[in-house]
Amino acid sequence: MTAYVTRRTLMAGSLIAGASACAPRGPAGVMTRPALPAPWGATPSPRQLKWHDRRMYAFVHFSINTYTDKEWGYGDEDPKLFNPTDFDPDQIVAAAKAGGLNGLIITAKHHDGFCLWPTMLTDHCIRSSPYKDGKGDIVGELEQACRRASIGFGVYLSPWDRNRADYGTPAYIDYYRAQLTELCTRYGDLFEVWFDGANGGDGYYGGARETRKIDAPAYYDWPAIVALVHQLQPGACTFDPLGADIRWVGNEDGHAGDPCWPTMPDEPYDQVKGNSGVRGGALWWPAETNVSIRPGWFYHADEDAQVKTPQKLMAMFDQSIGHGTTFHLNLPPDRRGRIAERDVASLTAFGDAVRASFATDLARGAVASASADIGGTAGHAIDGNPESFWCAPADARDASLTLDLAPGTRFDTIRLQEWLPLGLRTTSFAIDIADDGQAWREVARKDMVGPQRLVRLPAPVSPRRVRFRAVAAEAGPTLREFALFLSVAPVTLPPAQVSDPSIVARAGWTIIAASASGGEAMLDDDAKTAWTSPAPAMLTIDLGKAETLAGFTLTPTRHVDPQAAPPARYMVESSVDGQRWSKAEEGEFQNINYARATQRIPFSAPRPARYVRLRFPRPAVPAPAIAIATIGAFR
Ligand code: FUL
Repeated sequence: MTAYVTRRTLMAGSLIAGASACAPRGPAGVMTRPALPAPWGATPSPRQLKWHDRRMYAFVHFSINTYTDKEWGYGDEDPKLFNPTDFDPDQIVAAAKAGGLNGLIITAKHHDGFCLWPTMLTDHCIRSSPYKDGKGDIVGELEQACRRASIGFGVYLSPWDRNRADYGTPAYIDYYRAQLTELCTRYGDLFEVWFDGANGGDGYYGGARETRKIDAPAYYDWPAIVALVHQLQPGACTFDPLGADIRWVGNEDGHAGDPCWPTMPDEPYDQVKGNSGVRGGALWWPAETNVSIRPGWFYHADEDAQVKTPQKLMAMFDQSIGHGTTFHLNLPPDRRGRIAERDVASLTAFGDAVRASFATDLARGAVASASADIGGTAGHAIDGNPESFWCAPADARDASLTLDLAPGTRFDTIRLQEWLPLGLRTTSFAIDIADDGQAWREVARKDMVGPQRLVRLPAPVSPRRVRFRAVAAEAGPTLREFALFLSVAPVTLPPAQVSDPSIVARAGWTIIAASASGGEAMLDDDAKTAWTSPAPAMLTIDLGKAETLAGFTLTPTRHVDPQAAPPARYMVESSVDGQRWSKAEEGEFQNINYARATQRIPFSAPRPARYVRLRFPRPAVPAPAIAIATIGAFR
């Protein structure tokens, strides 16, 4: 039969649903079609609904940091450093598409304030760079490439600006809003506008070189900024303060809670709740899972061997999209302005596996029957039509939907979607299977269906029937999709090689003094083994032979541990003879607690050294100890 309850009839229905949830009515009260039940709880806005369906898209961190080998620029960088030799927006977009990504968000301005578009609002922008003799526009060129490839386009605009003298004053807010206005009016339709939560700290600030602290909600007036975006770009979702359309998932490691409810209480963001969401929260404020394909957000040659494998990307796909969030995967272009070969290989293998796994919905052609439904909608969960859905009556809170499968149907993955305009009705559900004449056997039980839920079975099954069963629900369930797949694993890539000759090999290094034992854990390549020390932490390394060092690297533990956090600051000294020491560098690690990426700290000038002494006065966030996974050095 044809779709009876479609999105259009639903929309019409839901307008009247609040007044009378169940009474069938039509024009002038004629009983023509079944009324839909009232939505339960918070529901998404039209722009959020569209955004949920984008599922996965690329982040592109590209800026002056790509050329200074940093994660956070101080704001005093010379724009002439930005000089991509072979910027290829189509190659970047092709890499995203190879990974199955359906959109791209570019860092139009990161915390250092350098703008990738030719704005007249500041000279600290691409007009002052050698790229195309100052005539280039990275934002516009990438936007055009996205349009050519029919994928969405969005922008990241850091609220924190370490370049601006007026940062912290009302004048800067006018500047920021003017920047936003340019980005929202020059580059066609945007699907997302990204505001970064990192705010305030030390910076160049027009030469002041000082620390500035701001009270972000009061200073930025987020509701007014979000309203500006919505006025200029009605279809764009904003990320991520309270009042924005999308929230942060609470980590930069690529995993959402299981489940990750799209609803939250109407109160300031909390990282733990952000990761799980809150069942029944008043706000539809869904999470986006952001993670980089490499340890850092920007490209660093010494991370060439640490590109996430296709298997790791698939695990993150399951832990983001499969738990109800979108998957926002960062692909940092290298100094040429291209996505490096290893990243492309990993994306391609991951994208191929996703495409192969989800190419054929094995539920199509099954016979669907529901324990209860409104107007014969059972088949709508398997018709492949995103506008139709199965809808159980409001009081059928234990309703189930059974599929009689074609003989020989073999699957190991179940994909479910709820009809979001009617809210998150199902609290938990089970998947049961049965053969002819056999009783039902439960093979999975999960909380939340939501925007998208993936259920992976430990091994393929080929039952005659499979059933979705609401175990606990606030109102009779809906299913926009009940699909079955047989997964295809990504191919395994050969081990990656580090190509960077500036990295000093650690063979022959020894720790000759330290504030705690076990320091050897920092001298291997394994980011899972770590050294922990009470604060202040100190260690002295003997490199075994004299080197000319240009700087050191520190990799924090990836694992978040309340007992030990990465260090906040460093003080490094070096010595040729182990007797006389001189200071090499002192400063703050940037975004270390959240990004957990390798930090590269260049010395002001290369220096001969056989011994290096490092001091870390305190952890980056309150914790009993400091933890460090790896220490390295570069020439
Ligand atoms: C963080 C920033 O500080 C990082 O540099 C990166 O842009 C990430 C996506 O967000 O808060």
